[in-house]
Amino acid sequence: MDDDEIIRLVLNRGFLINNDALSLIKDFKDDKKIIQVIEDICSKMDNSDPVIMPDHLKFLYDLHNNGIKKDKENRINVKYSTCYAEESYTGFLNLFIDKFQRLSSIFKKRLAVTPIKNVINNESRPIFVVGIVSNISNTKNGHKIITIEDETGTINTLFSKDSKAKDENILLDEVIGIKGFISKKILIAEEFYRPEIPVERTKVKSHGKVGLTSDIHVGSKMFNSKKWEELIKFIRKDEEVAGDLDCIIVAGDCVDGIGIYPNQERSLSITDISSQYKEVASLFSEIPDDIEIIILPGNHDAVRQAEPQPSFPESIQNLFLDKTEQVKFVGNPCYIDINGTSILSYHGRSLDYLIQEFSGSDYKNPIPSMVQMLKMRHLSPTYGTVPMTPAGKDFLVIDNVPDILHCGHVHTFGIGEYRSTLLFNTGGWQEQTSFQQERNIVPDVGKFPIIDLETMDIKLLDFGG
Ligand code: D5M
Ligand code: FE
Ligand code: ZN
Repeated sequence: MDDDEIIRLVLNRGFLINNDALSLIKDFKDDKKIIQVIEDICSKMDNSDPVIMPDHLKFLYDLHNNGIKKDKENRINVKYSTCYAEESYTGFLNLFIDKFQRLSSIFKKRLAVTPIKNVINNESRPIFVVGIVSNISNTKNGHKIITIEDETGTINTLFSKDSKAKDENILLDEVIGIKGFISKKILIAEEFYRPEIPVERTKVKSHGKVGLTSDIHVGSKMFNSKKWEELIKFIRKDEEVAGDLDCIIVAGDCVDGIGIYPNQERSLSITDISSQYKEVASLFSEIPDDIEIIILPGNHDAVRQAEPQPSFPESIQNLFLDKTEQVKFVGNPCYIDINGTSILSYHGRSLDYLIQEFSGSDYKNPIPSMVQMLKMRHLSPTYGTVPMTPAGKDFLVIDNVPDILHCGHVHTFGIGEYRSTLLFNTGGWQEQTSFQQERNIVPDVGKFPIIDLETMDIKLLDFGG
């Protein structure tokens, strides 16, 4: 199919297509497939965003082509919608616009929102605005001034020291809703809202058993291979608990990496990166073949640090050659759908920041910060706290509310529940490092939760003792 014909098909559906996206579509070669891909993309496009970009295509391509896998006995059906955001030259502005549009639409479904440019002269009470937080300051009298922005303008809002809303820790770059009124040309905030997740959802009918883990840190002297081997032995032997395990998700930091922090080589037992991954491949070869393994990268893995992170490069994936059917490499973050249950897995680097900001959360208990991610509908809301890729779409927005939110990174274990979502931080397999000792972080090593997706029952294996 030639360029003109593809452009015509896209135009007929009311969209335009960028040149790079056009070349990617042409790569499918087969005309029938091209028509199907165009159909798929157009049906998922947002009408306010008429140009098909490479990101749209890659997002769906992954979902439709690599994604659907059925194992031998047809027992599990796993789909991935991982991010393939490449650095684009649209810059950070588009990232902010995309985030604002998607998160503000959550509020707009529930509230009559006034555009910020119309607020100052608006006498109605109450008045609702939605904006992205662009500045936070404190007045000398103990009030808080939160500046918010939408596509029409910017406004300072006053959170009086006596208001309920004052106590909430609002973060920079969050998208929030404010209920208030105008007094002397200032918006006085009475209430503030996060986008939130619904209180209840219809539970999908699902089945299968998934084991969650992260932060194995192979190659570190502190990787506890004994505890890992005990886990694998258990999975191979125990029929009742782990015998019908279908899938294991590893939420990043498979290896300790090299050059991640100064003088790291002193802490490594394996000092080159491909040998570290070869060792991971060898450890994973002990996992029974009918258990699918899904691997996301973390900040110690051999991919770019900026989030969203792509899946491992081919050079690393090829080290798992004898496991190509069994191991799936995805990006960070990634939505994983197992028989209808949706699991949002994210390494969790933003937790270093969120833990400092939210009371009730510390390195011993990362769950309250993970709850805030759901309330904010964003995995890493504040620009600059985690390196970010200037992609045209913000892949860290939580568009779809997952049944399970799974993070790692902090190396402490936690289980929680917020509304109808289960939360896990899966700890790790690395004993306390000197870095953690200095910061008084005591890692949880050797815990492995298995979730029965039919009942949502959790079995917690513990090799920590
Ligand atoms: O993270 C290992 C541990 O170190 C985990 O508990 C988080 C903590 N950590 C990592 N980076 C930081 C920063 N920048 N500040 C404070 N604490 C941090 P890992 O990703 O495995 O190195
Ligand atoms: Fe880690
Ligand atoms: Zn990490």
